[in-house]
Amino acid sequence: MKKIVLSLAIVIAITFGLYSCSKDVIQEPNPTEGLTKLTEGYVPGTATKMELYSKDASINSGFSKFYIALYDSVTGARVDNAEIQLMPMMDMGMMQHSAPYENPASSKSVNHLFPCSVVFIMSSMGGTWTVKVNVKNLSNNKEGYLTIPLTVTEPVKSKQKSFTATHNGSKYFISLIDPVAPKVGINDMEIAVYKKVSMMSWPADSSLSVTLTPEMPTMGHGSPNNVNPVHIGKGHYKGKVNFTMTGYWKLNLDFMSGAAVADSTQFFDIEF
Ligand SMILES: [Cu+2]
Repeated sequence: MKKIVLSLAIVIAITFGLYSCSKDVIQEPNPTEGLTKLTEGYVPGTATKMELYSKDASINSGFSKFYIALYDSVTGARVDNAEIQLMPMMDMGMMQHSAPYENPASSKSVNHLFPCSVVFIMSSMGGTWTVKVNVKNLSNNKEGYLTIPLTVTEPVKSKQKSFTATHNGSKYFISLIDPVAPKVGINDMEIAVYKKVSMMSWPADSSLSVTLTPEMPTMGHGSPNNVNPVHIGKGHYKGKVNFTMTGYWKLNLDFMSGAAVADSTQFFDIEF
């Protein structure tokens, strides 16, 4: 009996020993866990394969975050050093226009992925969206690009607004980034602001100040303890919004340029 117990113990020890060993060697947390692969393709002339991921399976108009994974097309090894440049374009038949975007912040991957963003200022109802992704693979110094067609849908509650400013006549585009999952209580609030300079130039804008006034129109009340979004970089403004109860909320936003009113007509609808 003792012998059996002993040999059983040895078998268990070996099994677990081997298991943890092999686990150490081959298992690494999957960087794309929880993400959806939208498309993949070879970047011509770069010996590089590209995969495009996002958190959601469908792309809505507004601020869309993407994650790009690159692989050596011969060995399959991950490429973690690359310069990536985006160029979104919408073909509306009679004319073409670009949109705001954020290239990866570094040529070094973050957990094997290159995070980047495109602001789709309208849905594919009005035309055809593509994103040209230019890749310079720094492990072989080859450069090329891949043009990806994307279908952009309009969500029930829009997260993308625009206005023509009264103080300078320029057109501004506002994206609602947070709250993604609104809850009762204090929520992080984030918007991004872009200025349309031309059909091909949509830089981030940090010149405006923002006042946030949430209200429940059907109940005739607002909420206390909100924090106006302030600029934190790249046109992103962060603040806090307080939802004192569930239901339909209107997030009124007033934009000022110094002492001059830029716009006081915009709002985002949130219902939860
Ligand atoms: Cu368009």
